[in-house]
Amino acid sequence: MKVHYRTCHLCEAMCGLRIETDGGRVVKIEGDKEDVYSKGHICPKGVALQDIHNDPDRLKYPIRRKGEEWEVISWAEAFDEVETNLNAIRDKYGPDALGLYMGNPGVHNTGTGLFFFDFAKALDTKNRFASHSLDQLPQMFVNGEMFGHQAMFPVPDLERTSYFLALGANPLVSNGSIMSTPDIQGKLKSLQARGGKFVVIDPRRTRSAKLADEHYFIHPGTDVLFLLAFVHVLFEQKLLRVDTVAAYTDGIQTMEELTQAYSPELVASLIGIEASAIRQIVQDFCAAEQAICYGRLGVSVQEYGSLCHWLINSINILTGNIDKAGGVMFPRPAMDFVKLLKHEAKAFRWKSRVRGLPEVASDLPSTVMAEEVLTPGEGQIKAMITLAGNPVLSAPNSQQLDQAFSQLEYQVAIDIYLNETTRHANIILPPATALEVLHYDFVLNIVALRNVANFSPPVFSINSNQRFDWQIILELQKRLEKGNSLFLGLKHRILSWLTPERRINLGLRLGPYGIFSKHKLSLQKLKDNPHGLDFGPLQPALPKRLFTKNKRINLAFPRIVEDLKRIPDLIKQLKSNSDSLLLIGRRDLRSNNSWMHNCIRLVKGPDRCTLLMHPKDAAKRKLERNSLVEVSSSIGQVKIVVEFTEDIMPGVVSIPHGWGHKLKGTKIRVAEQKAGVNVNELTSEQVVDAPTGNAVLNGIVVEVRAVPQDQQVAAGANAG
Ligand SMILES: Nc1nc2c(c(=O)[nH]1)N[C@H]1C(S)=C(S)[C@@H](COP(=O)(O)OP(=O)(O)OC[C@H]3O[C@@H](n4cnc5c(=O)[nH]c(N)nc54)[C@H](O)[C@@H]3O)O[C@H]1N2
Ligand SMILES: Nc1nc2c(c(=O)[nH]1)N[C@H]1C(S)=C(S)[C@@H](COP(=O)(O)OP(=O)(O)OC[C@H]3O[C@@H](n4cnc5c(=O)[nH]c(N)nc54)[C@H](O)[C@@H]3O)O[C@H]1N2
Ligand code: SF4
Ligand SMILES: [Mo]
Repeated sequence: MKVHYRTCHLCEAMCGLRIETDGGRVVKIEGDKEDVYSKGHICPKGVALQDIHNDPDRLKYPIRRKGEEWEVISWAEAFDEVETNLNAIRDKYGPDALGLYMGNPGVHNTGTGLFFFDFAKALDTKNRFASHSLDQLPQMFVNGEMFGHQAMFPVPDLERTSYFLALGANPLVSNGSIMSTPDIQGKLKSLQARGGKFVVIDPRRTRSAKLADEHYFIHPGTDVLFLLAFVHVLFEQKLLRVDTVAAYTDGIQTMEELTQAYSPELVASLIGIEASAIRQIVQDFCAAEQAICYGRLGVSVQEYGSLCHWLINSINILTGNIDKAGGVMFPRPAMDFVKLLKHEAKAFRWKSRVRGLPEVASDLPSTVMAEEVLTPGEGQIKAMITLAGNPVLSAPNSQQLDQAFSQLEYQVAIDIYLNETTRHANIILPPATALEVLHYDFVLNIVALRNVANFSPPVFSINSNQRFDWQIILELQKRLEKGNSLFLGLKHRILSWLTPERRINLGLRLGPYGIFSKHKLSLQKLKDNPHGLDFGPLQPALPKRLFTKNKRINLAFPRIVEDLKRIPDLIKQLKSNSDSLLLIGRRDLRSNNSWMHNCIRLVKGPDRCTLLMHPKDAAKRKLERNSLVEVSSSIGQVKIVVEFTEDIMPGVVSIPHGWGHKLKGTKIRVAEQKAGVNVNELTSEQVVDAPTGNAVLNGIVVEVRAVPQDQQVAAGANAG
């Protein structure tokens, strides 16, 4: 028997795992109590890592489409074929004919992350997309404008705060997002035990809301008004604490003008929170010694995502809670990914061809991907590379994207499953994954609550016919990059020499705890410390850490001031609002976006893909508990079982995303048995956050009606 220590890569929490193996078999996975960061925390997904490793449906060798069938081919043949086809398409139509989409596990996978940026640049296409435009793009945009770098995420210093206000986040289930937080429940309970307050604003009484000291329902998509009123009260009641931040912050007075019109009394009935409650929240927030305003997916994937994140940052700045212990802070990661990406942190250099939506950090929003494939003309996408992504389930208007992918001349997928997206591919190149790969969380440490470092060697070795993700990416780069052959030959030799281990070692040695510090951190030092190393709590870093040219923060930057002009229309629209239901999403501890539904351990038990509805709304529509209902939007309709719950705001319904494993031609046999429905058949790619083009996945207007009795069983077979 052997014991391995390893950081779980599945979500952002970075839990340390203790894994017992016997030969090639996992005997046990549990939390590593000695892990410097997670101290033994684990969730059911961490245990399920072994299921991914053992999954008979997981792909290990390249496969090529042969009509309706797939055949296993050699890596050499696969690379040759991809090279020939993609180069032919580029030669014929130009570099923008090649599209690239990177999904969420790309960020959690060290090898992919380390080799992705060079590869993407080498493709020289404007048609790059990523899952972050279905997620935190508004936050990245706002960070870029305010702090000069899209990856400068202000991180809640949860362990030292006394007031935590969370909007549109369910950290007890997501385990914290853009805030890597193993055992968030324990951390929030400690906050409460030391007399602090945890307040949640969410249209659903989630697990987090149930733990909170206060929970307020809010009408989906109206957080911007709550936040404007918050800032309004700060000025009105003279609650500003800007003594320190004023030295490096501009636009403070402009904020007063911009928010003057939005009193709590104006917004209260529109958002569903009483004016007195809004005023009390602001008073409590400002009375707290340290306080944090935090917003996540619920305020990001809505029409006013950028405005929400701008106001959240502004609240932390105006109340003196930025860059302060117990407020929001900027980590100093051992391998400083933020600094390393300095040259990538640009935006608005080009626009999408069809709708003119902007590039941010070299990516166009995923909301334009389908139309860029479907609309003829110069620059049309003719071939796609998808890397660790399943946009056919995760992006809005899935039907349209599914159709777009089916029309491509060629598709390559670097993925471990034959799923809804990869089933369109001509060739799938599956990398080694999970327990077979080394891991160093150089991305998530930029949003960690402490400055820590932890390296995980692979638990199992791969066989000679498998490839690592970085090997696949590098090989594609070698074959697709255009330029002076002498120069490229040398460049590719250097890139090959710079293996993941060498890159990590270099990053650590040149980082803040490396050769120029007393810590002398190196890869070897991390290997000698399998539970990780802790470099302490987050430290104040401003204004030095700012990436803006003048080392100052501009609160009232022009793009956001412009966007604010949309608010009077929003108010008008809310005032004339109809009775329609608004659809929101939800997450489950035993699910991870679209791709872990093939683990029996996680999907067994009651169906998780159901519609949640308040009994009052159900009664109005004469719906029966647990019956099949039809949910329709302007885009499409799905049939799904309805569950009644008082935990959701009347007028709001919820369906989780990542389900709908019923499309022909996939091979995820467990997932297909518990297919569920795809909520993104109801969301529209046309409704976006204006400054960024980010997807709007919450607050979708829907209708729900009963499915006639005689269709209940027949349709039930298709539903979740
Ligand atoms: N309606 C609605 N839609 C949503 C959301 C929502 O809340 N509501 N959430 C959005 C969010 S936040 C996100 S991040 C996106 C996610 O969107 P995506 O990233 O497009 O989707 P995932 O489900 O994460 O798919 C991951 C893919 O990576 C593959 N994979 C897993 N591990 C590896 C690996 O090690 N290497 C490689 N190469 N591939 C691997 C899986 O097989 C799968 O195909 O979905 C978004 N979509
Ligand atoms: N178990 C599990 N963990 C995960 C994932 C997973 O799929 N499963 N996915 C990972 C990923 S990719 C991400 S991005 C993170 C996301 O992490 P979180 O943002 O913490 O997760 P969500 O559960 O999507 O929380 C969004 C909340 O916003 C609420 N909401 C919806 N609309 C509105 C609105 O208009 N206003 C307000 N105030 N709230 C609203 C929803 O009810 C929901 O509770 O989770 C990560 N962790
Ligand atoms: S909370 Fe996240 S990191 Fe921790 S075990 Fe679960 S999936 Fe892995
Ligand atoms: Mo995400």
